[in-house]
Amino acid sequence: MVRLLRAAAPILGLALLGREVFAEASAEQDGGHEKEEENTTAPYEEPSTAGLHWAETFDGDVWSRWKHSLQEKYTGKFTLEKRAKEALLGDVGLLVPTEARHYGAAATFAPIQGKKEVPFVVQFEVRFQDGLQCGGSYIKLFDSSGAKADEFKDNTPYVIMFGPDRCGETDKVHFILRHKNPISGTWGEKHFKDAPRVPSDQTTHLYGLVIKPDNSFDILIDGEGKKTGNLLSSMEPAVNPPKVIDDPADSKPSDWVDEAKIDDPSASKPDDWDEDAPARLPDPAATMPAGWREDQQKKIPDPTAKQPDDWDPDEDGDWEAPVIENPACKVGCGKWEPPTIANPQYKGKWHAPRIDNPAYKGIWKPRQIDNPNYFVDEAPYLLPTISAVGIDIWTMQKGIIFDNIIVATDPQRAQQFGEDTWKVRHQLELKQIPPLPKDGGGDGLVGEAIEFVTRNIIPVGVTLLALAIGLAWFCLRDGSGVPPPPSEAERRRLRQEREEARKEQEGATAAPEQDGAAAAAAAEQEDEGGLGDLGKTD
Ligand SMILES: [Ca+2]
Repeated sequence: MVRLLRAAAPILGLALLGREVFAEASAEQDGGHEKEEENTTAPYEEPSTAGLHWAETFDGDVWSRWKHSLQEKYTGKFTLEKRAKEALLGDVGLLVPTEARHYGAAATFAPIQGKKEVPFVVQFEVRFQDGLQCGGSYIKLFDSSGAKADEFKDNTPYVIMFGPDRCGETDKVHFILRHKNPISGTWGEKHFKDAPRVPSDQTTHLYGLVIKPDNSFDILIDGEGKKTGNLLSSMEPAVNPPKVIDDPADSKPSDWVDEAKIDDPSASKPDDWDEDAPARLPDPAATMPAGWREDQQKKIPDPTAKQPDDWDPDEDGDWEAPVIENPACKVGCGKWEPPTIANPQYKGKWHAPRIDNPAYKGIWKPRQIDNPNYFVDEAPYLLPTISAVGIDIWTMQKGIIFDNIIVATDPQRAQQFGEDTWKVRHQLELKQIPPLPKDGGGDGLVGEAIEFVTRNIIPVGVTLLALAIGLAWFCLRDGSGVPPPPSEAERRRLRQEREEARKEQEGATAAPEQDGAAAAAAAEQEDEGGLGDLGKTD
């Protein structure tokens, strides 16, 4: 463990420098190196949105389109901001400026509905500028039904919820479809069972959902397919309910017997069954080995030791010879006990044999009835009306920035839009990541560590702080030349020295009684817990 931590120390040091490395690299780019500046940024140009049903690039009069929810719980207010570290200069997005708040905002657009043989696409980009340990960054598509955008609430019925969510054990790009049961009229949330994980770095990522006319769907991250599913088979619970269900009116009869086995009532404990017989017995065949000395102790005072000439019983107490192993005990000393063997008479507690229960009726199951709400929707890809997008999130990290949200019916066009916007930004962001150190910078592992740290400054920082504290504790406790435990003789010497020092101090300063008592108490404590403990550990 110590070795591992020590080996990690150089990386630890480099890692702690990571923030500065990143800051310096940024400063260089912002400062004199104009050539580099040209390579890592580009002026923002509003992308073409032709061919998309709806697109939001957060240009122009955004607040005429987007409204904060009027619901009280949304104390967080989105702002329009450039990225903290820009790639496309002047490009703004919708920012979460403060952590630990609820955010709610929505924008409406021309209604769109599922059409036969027509795919449906929703796509947007998000950057976790300060990382994302706990929070959502998903969007909801819903039917505003003519309501204003500021009426959007946390319980506004949505059609699709899509995007990253991470907290505790949750780490997924959600895809939830709300689907209406045409018989019962109720809506149910259908979750994609195999949702992909959320990328964990701090660059911008593009999230896309494409629902196709064969009911299959793709979840794309950064334009690449991450997971594929089918609305008819990959959702939990299933879009289409089961044909038969348990009869809710049926209940288990009170006299139902579902115990398959019982103790044989005709069996009884045999007379010769001794439940008290011990499991093991002393081996009757064993005999005391030759040379075993029952009359001798295992440890004895060293008969060759002598009281030192300078030993003063008044000062040092009664002299005692050190204790040694008794040389007479080569075979063994003290009372001899024979080894034990398994008792052939041992039977343990008697149990009646188990037999089939003649009254057993089987495991009770409720009667199956036709599901009154049964239906088959063979084309759930035909989505109901969608006319608004809402963001309803809570997050422990600020700095989340949304941009380039689109709704489309042409996956290729959506892909192209992603290339015109996200891809351009992504390539610049990659160049902004500090380069790996070349010669002299050490091995590739160190370089990778620096890159990892600069991409994940906050989580790594927290981890390293914990590591550093642990390392310091370990070094103080175990490393740094802590002496081996003192021998018996050393202990005596130390005790004597300490006692002398105490007396000297008492005499010289004529210390108050309380101090003397405290020193004696400290000495006593050290006797019991201090040196003794050192001797015990390791
Ligand atoms: Ca933008």
